[in-house]
Amino acid sequence: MPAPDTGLIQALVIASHGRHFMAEDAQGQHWQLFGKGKRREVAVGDSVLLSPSGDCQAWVEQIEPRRNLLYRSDALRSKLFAANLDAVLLVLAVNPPYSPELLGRTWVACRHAGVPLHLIFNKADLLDKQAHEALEDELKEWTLGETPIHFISATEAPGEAIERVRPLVQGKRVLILGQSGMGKSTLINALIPHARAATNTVSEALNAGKHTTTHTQMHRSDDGLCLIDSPGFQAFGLHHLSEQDLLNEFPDIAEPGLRCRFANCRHLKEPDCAVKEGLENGDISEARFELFDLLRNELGSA
Ligand SMILES: Nc1nc2c(ncn2[C@@H]2O[C@H](COP(=O)(O)OP(=O)(O)OP(=O)(O)O)[C@@H](O)[C@H]2O)c(=O)[nH]1
Ligand SMILES: [Mg+2]
Ligand SMILES: [Zn+2]
Repeated sequence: MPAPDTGLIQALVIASHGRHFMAEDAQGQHWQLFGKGKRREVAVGDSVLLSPSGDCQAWVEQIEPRRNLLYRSDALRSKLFAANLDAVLLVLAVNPPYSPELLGRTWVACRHAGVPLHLIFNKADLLDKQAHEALEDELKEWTLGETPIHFISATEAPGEAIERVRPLVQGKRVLILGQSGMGKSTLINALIPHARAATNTVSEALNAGKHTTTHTQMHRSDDGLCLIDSPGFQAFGLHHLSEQDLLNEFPDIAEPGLRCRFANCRHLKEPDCAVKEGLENGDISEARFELFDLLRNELGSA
């Protein structure tokens, strides 16, 4: 549909294959997108204004202002996950084992982007009660008890998993994020059967060094689900956060940090350091402090 005044077509970006993007307009027509400069930096979930340039191809003339944008970045480049999200589901599992550090990084990124996060611990069928409890404690520690945690089994108890997850995603635009093999696409297929997102056995996929899902794709259902499948990630750089941003996302370190003797205390070897004290008496998580220190050093090396 032409947007008023401009003659341009408004469309929603629904898929990203690296540098190639697909958008859908209000009539359901799909457009392959081309962009110049900044207008090439589109993300799934973006609302864009297009000028058609030929058979189902169009130039991106404008990316409309975003409510939020989730992305990762190293010293050289950024990788956009998705924009205009209502929530992120981070899918974790024990086989293959999830990385607590990547969980910590994802948590920081979502908090910084202002996108509500849920942890979905999938493959709960592989856990005994003891393992379940230990994991729950570990996840609470990493997320300061702020983040809802749901244990599900997308294959062993699909009905139950669907019932548990559906209320979290109904009527929202939700990015499904996680390392390869955690069961992201399996979960999406359980919720939206016609999505038919490719899934693969972990051994086959990981032994071949491949991720099963290789692009970011929005899947929608008639009953109000909008789930974005994404390729598994192995790194989550946060170079776009300043040191102050980091402090904002580590309130468990920033708050006691105000009581250190030195205002610029790095909480490493300084005397009268309230953070060190908190680490010693167990008030502050060592794992979180290690991640904080790692992220701070990464910024320094940028
Ligand atoms: N035991 C068990 N296996 C599961 C469960 N959910 C998914 N799987 C299996 O885990 C494997 C990987 O699932 P996928 O859905 O392809 O994983 P993914 O997160 O989409 O992986 P990438 O696309 O590579 O990022 C498949 O063999 C699934 O059958 C579960 O609840 N329990
Ligand atoms: Mg997948
Ligand atoms: Zn200190």
